[in-house]
Amino acid sequence: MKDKILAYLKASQDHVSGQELCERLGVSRTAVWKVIRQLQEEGYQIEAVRNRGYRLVASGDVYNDSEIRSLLKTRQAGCSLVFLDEVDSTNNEVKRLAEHGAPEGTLVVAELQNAGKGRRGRSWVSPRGSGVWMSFLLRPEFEPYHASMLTLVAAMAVEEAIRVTCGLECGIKWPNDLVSDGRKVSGILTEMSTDVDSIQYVVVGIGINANTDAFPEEIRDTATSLRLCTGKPVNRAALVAAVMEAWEHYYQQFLETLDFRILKDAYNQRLLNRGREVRVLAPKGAYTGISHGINDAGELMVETADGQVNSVMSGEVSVRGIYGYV
Ligand code: BTX
Repeated sequence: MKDKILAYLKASQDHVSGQELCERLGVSRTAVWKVIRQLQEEGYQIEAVRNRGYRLVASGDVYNDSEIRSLLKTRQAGCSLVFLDEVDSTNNEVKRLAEHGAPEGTLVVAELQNAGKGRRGRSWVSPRGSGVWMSFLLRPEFEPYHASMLTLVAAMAVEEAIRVTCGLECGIKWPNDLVSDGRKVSGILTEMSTDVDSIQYVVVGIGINANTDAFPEEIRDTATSLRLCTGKPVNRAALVAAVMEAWEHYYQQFLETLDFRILKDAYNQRLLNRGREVRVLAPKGAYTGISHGINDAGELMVETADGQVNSVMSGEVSVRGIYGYV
């Protein structure tokens, strides 16, 4: 009932009478009033005017399942939403749900991660009240080979969501970071569980520093947040909904060809490393070269001094611009 009342208030520019809400939902005035009180306690500014009814004045940064649900415009992405106050890692939680048969599109969002994960055992700083820590579940039918490209699809979705909700144009640092002012705003961690030659499930995890003001010493010089970049507070629920909407759009395009043919140009336009000297930390040894953007398989094409072009797969290497972080 809370979700429905919130939806009515959001859809209406003007006051919605208590009587109208009672009739539409088939509940008593007291029941409606209780839900309004609950919403106010959660941070919604709802005006109550005698003889006119209720009006939603502002949502601020209300961050909970009802708010996210009320903003989601997707068909499947986020269809089942779990909002947690605290969790070890939203990726871990989605994995646990996946093992119990959760459907594709299941989304887990948390206020705080006490063991947020980056790639290769690294950790991801995920404090309460300031960031977006979210992961969702896919049960794709394609072969495991294609899954490494999902990180790139997610990067495009996050870039678009940030642009639409905050008006900030971030660059993509291949394969999994979003960067603004030369610092990391967002990171993506894609994990996969496979049978012999098929995918059981994939978890796409996204961390976005939204309203973070200060970072711990070890990442102070390399991390930033949307609020620090724009000077404006971020509505995190709107950001989560925008990420899911953009994801659904780009994932559909990806599924048409199961590669980056359709998305490549748009991705390369947002790519920071393009045309620049990069250092590839490959298992067989590091080398430098010029990045020419990604190919149809989502691999980064790096030309070495002898003119040879190597296709670098995500997951296989780290790429650092040799002038600073980007
Ligand atoms: P990564 O391995 O590319 O980056 C991890 C590195 O980034 C760390 O070693 C540290 O230097 C730096 N770092 C850590 N925390 C932050 C931060 N908040 N902002 C900027 N830089 C940071 C990137 O891995 C993938 C991160 C995915 C995070 C999401 S959050 C939701 C989901 N759950 C989960 O446990 N991980 C994902």
